[in-house]
Amino acid sequence: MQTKNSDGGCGTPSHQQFEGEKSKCPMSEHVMGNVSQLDDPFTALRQGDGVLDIDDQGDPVKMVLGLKDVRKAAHSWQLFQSGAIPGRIVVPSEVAIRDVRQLPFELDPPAHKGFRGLLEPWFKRPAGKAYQDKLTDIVSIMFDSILDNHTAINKRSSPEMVTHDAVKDIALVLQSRALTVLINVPMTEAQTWINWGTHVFRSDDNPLDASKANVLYDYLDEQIAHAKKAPGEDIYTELLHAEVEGKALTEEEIKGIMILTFAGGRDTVINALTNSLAYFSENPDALNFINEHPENLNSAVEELLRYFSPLTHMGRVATKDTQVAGHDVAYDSRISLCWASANRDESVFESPNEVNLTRKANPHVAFGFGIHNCLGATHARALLRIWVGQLAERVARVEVVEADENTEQWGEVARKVGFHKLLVRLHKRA
Ligand code: EMZ
Repeated sequence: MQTKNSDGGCGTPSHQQFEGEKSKCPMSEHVMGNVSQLDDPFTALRQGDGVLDIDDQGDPVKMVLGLKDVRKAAHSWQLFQSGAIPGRIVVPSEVAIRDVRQLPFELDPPAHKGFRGLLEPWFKRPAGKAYQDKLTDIVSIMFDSILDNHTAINKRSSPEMVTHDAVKDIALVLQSRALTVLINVPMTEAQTWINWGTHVFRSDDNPLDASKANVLYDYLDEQIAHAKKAPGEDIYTELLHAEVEGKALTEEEIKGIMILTFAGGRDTVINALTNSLAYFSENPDALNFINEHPENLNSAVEELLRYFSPLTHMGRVATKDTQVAGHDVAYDSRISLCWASANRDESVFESPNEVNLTRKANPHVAFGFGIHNCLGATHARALLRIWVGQLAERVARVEVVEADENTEQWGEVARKVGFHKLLVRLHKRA
């Protein structure tokens, strides 16, 4: 299961092994220390009560922590609904800043089925070669610009010495450019989205920023209006001509689909890309391992997704008095399915806090579970595989120069989910 590096020197692709072998492996020294560490802050609570009660803007949430309980609740869509008032299943709740229902994830069966069925073929396109070739180009261009070109400001320094903010200069740019492929619009649109920053509903000083949300809403109104006048091959045109159960979609429904497309895969993808750089900065052997054994790329990416869990949780609303994980839940109160905790469940995953890039059974829920599992997962997986594959092929060492962690606070629990800023230098392979 754990494969030796070809040089035999620095251990295996397992986090703990790397830690233990640091002294033998000079490459795993770096300036920061622990930037790749993503502790599981839910361990004791998961093993104890199995839930964590938190308050969110006066509307409490019972976070469900064990994998089995999370799956069971996700499965019980009749008991724990997604089709509550728009914004309420998101934690923190977006009720105050959003009245458009995001589709299909804020719907329950039977209405959910028609929208999901309509969208699935479009969102499965990333499984195809032509699509992946486009993502490969996007990622190659990024690496070319980092590894081979001198930047305007740093004309005299070698590319090796130039630092890049992995959040804003790498992950946000890649996420936005890749999104142009998903919704099939010109690459030039990406710059507009990059200017919005890493989250469409959150700004640096405000976790629920209504004015920011309005920028996205206005943009989508314009795009839909434009597609009406000048139909193209883009998702807006596709949706304007689509039907669900024999009925054309309303503009509000199209907007709901597009808000989810823009918001749902944004900070999540950015967290995954950025955390991967932090991880490989402290585990260069893992990078070499993937480079030398690319057949492990898919299992490696699944393991990183499990370990990173880029989305901490997603809420549901109880449709009657019921129970979750042995605790009472009152009608119309909220629970959340904590993917991040479930992915470290020691009763399911052996050594859950270690990264094992060749982990065999890996039933993680990083993309959720059940009928609402992430519609964008095929795209996200394709992008991450191409990103990690090229990183391993082209980069010998990721050096972290400065890190500003993004830590979420859930009641008494603080969870690191990514970075606000991660200044890196990438050293290319000889
Ligand atoms: C919602 C959510 C979806 C929400 C899969 O996650 O992502 C959050 O980032 C957004 O704020 O509106 O789209």
